[in-house]
Amino acid sequence: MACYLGIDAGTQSMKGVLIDPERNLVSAPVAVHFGKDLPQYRSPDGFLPGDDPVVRHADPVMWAAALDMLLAGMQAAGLPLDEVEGISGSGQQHGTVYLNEDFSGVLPELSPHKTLAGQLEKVFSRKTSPIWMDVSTGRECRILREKFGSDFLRHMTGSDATERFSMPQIMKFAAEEPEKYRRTAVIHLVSSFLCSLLTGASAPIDTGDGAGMNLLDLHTLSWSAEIVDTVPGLAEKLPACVPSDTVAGRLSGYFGKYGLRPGIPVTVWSGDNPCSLIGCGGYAPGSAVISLGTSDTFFGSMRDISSEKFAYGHIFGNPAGGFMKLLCFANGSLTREAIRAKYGFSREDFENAIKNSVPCRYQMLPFLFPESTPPVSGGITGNFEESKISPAEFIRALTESQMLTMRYHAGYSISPERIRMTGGASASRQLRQLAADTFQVPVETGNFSEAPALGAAMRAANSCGNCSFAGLTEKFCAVTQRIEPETSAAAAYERALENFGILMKNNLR
Ligand code: XUL
Repeated sequence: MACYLGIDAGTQSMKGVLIDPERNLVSAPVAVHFGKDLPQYRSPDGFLPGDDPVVRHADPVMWAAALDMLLAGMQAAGLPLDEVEGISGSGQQHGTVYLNEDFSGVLPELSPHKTLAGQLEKVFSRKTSPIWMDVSTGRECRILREKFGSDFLRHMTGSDATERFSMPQIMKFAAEEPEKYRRTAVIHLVSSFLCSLLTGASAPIDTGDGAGMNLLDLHTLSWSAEIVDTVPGLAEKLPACVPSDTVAGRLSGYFGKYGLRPGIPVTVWSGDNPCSLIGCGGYAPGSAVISLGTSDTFFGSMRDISSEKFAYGHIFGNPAGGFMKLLCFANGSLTREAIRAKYGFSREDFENAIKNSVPCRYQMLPFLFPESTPPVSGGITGNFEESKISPAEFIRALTESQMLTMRYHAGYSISPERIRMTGGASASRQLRQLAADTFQVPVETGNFSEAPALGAAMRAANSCGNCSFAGLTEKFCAVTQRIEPETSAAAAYERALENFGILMKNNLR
């Protein structure tokens, strides 16, 4: 039987799932938690603790150790690794791994009698990797904006200069540690680094994750020469950028010890958001995903980028072809929970407050804390006086406006026909109904918690096993609940959206 392996290298853990498209089977995930299972790397939350809150680095050797531990764990769990016909993976986006010239020599010679971590110790030109939580590159972002302008950067790379993105991180490293930068032969993303370990050779970066670097020309899908040239020598240090269904290479003999068959194809890895898009069943334009967590995320496959206004948010490659847009809203559950605590409401009170208040009466800019979409410092502004409305009405206005800001910023490039909802707060029936009513489309939930690993396995099945994304989505991304929009409220939500737009224009100049 043909199985496909998907590996998700997340911030706090590495997980693996196997799928068998013919028999319609998906394995329970096996996980390695960096903090608990690899305490020797002293990274309780997946990164090295430090005093400076804007600096967040992780030890790349830990990721290699986790790969060994994960595959050993999957073998010990009795999963049929010998039936795997293709592998791919998903990596936390934006993080960079800096390797010296020994890397390409060590990889093909990996001995199965030793560990990956032990054999890779000397291949790093920089001991630690800045990850997506690192926002220490304000200076480099300013340099990029001064040189190119935000509009150019957005249009060319899909994002304004962004602190956590790879290019500002590389610029900072080159400026602060020029000697180590000089000794760097190749700069990988977390995704392409781990893919390289599997193939035993330096692997390409896929366009899905590559678009999260502030370096990829979205119009030619190759590195932007103008931007690359900002850092001398960078062009020679970047792996090639290739479509997401490219087979990067064949599985290295090293991994035979886990029961995998050396020589099976390994598809280029991608970023966790592009893989989640696939794993949530959102590969085709028409589906969008809302993840309600500490911050809320809205992402979806785009119809095309030619009409895109390139305002806020980020454009990444869609592994199924074309592009996806991702918007992060910092004021997600962070704000919902702060307001719930302020009024001393239980979760049930909170649900009832939304349910029993009149829809679309009040709108606000729901940014209690500093927001990234749009980038503003915190502060709630509404078209009402807070003292004149009840706590329940305030909660309705807040949660409704959180949905309105998603619809407003999603713009026309993503006009979903259905929304898949995931994340902790998607357990709220009322929040799901609010999303359905605001977008006037059905909201679907299912078991999408392992979406990045599942999406990676589906990508392997697509690229190595010729399975269509349509068929894979039907099999592996089943919907368990669907909420229909209240169509009689459509006009009221259109007016609410207009009012929200007026608030935005009047208050955010
Ligand atoms: C997206 C982002 C995060 C990381 C880690 O731009 O920074 O979602 O991919 O999950």
